[in-house]
Amino acid sequence: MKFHKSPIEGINVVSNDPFLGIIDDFLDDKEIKGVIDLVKDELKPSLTVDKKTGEYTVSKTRTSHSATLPKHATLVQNIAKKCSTYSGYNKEQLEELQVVHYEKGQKFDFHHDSNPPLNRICTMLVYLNDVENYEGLTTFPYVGYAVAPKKGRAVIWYNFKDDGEYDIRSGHVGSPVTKGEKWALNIWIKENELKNNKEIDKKFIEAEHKKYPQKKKLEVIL
Ligand SMILES: O=C(O)CCC(=O)C(=O)O
Repeated sequence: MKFHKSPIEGINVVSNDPFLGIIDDFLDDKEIKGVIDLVKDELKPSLTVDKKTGEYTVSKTRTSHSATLPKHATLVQNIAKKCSTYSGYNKEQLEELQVVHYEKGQKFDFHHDSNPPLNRICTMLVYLNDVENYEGLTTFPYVGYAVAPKKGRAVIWYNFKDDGEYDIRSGHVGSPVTKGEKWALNIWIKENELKNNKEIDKKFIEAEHKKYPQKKKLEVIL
């Protein structure tokens, strides 16, 4: 079974292997305002999955605030449909859409979006504002690119290889914001048939890190 849906139409491909693509103007200003209005009073400290327990927990590595979007709102359904068109996956495969908000000094350290027990084959990250001084870049050290937040822009990548194996190279950093704020929307696409991710423990991940060189120079996509 193949897990990638490429070639994907309408995406500006930045890297083929590992795949990284950009869709500028994925959301328009009206959609963005609607998304932020739905969650701005609901933000809570962002969570990460604890590597030992597999439970969601607050962590020093992710210091932003987050909120999930109400699944049945028309706007959210429309965004899910658009995501399905671009990614090629069914909208039933989406997790609840999650908005993230960073203020001064907040960041998300290097992480992979789908350590166990998660099974997120693909991620779409949509920026909901322009960030001052091009801060808050999403940096992919194994791919060699750092993407600047740009209002309405979506970044898309796979967290597993086409054969369903875990891909450390999709790991990324939400770089800190020191001026202003950063809003983004996380769209995670689930796939239940991925390979046995019980093997993905700390030792396995360390070995994966050693397999691939990180790029010394990052190209910034403005
Ligand atoms: O804010 C970013 O640039 C990255 C966000 C992210 O990786 C996440 O929320 O999982």
